[in-house]
Amino acid sequence: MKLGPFRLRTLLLWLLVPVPAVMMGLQRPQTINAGVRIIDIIAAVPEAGGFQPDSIDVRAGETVLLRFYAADVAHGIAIGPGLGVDLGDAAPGTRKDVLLTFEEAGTFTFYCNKWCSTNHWRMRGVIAVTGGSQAPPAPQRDPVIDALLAEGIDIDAMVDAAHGSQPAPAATLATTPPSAARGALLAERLQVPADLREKAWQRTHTPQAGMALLLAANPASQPQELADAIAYLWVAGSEPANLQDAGTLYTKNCAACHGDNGGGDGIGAGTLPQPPPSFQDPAHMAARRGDVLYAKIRRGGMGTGMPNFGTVFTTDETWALVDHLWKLAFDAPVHQ
Ligand code: HEC
Ligand SMILES: [Cu+2]
Repeated sequence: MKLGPFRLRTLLLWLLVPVPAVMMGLQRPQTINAGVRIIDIIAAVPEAGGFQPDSIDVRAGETVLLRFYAADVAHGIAIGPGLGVDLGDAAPGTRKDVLLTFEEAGTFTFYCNKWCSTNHWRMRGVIAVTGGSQAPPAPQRDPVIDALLAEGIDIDAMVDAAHGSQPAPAATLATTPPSAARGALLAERLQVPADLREKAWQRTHTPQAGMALLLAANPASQPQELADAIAYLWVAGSEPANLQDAGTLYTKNCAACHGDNGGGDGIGAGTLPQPPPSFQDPAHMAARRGDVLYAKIRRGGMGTGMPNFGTVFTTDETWALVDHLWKLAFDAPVHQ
């Protein structure tokens, strides 16, 4: 059979027409059990209303089939925290389905993880699960953020202000960008104070503070060597498997603003109230604390354009993202 352009077009029409019909609520009864509640959700850019509906009530133990229809442009559909649901990209006019049973009460967020408009990151909705055997979860405080507040650290301090308040001792992270790859051998050779190998210590101190400690233990060493060793120590503790997952989370959720390699040059960077900092700038990152980066990811910025991810990622995923940022800063391939 030969398909001329006309026949092809009719065929395409036939393929396309049923989609809106399905969107009007026609179901596929043969594949769906009687006990399953179907919830249709339109996914549109935030300017056109975002997710509709953007809030869903579910009873614990109930099985729901969520059907996400990409109405305008392609959207990436994911649900968190901790569910591991990423349905991938839904092309315009297509649908992504997921069957879910929540055992206990809780609050979850469905969100778009594909850059779809300048307001893309506002594309979120809430699943409120009620009932179940446990008492409904109380709003949880985050001990990391509480500790920062208790310490009097302003998570929302402007990046540059925080930057400028750092001392610039002889031990600044040096002329050549520090490299974890070069630092691996040096860390064997140098006197490394025990604190510097402790994840808990690293997370509450800047690489700059680590440099000062390392310099005190190795007064005769070159700043570049110390910087490389610090770069290595900051990258070394992370779990390779977590880093891989974090790389995917980063690409899907962060790269649009921060850039694929963290250079602050993502496609959305120019549209933000404040430019994203470069994670590849060693001087900038040397003055950052892991727990402050963590807090920023979970809480977002105040009017800066940095979204809050605390309702989307688990705390472990957030730490893995922080590790990924250190990797972007300090583990660039060595050119020599
Ligand atoms: C819509 C754009 C946008 C997206 C998406 C985005 N960011 Fe940001 N981010 C910003 C902007 C703008 C800033 C600077 C202003 C601020 O710190 O609040 C920032 C700041 C940060 C900071 C603070 C950096 C510093 O040195 O203080 C961290 C950490 C961060 N982002 C991590 C992430 C991670 C991880 C993701 C993905 C899960 C992400 N961001 C997604 C725009 C974005
Ligand atoms: Cu989007």
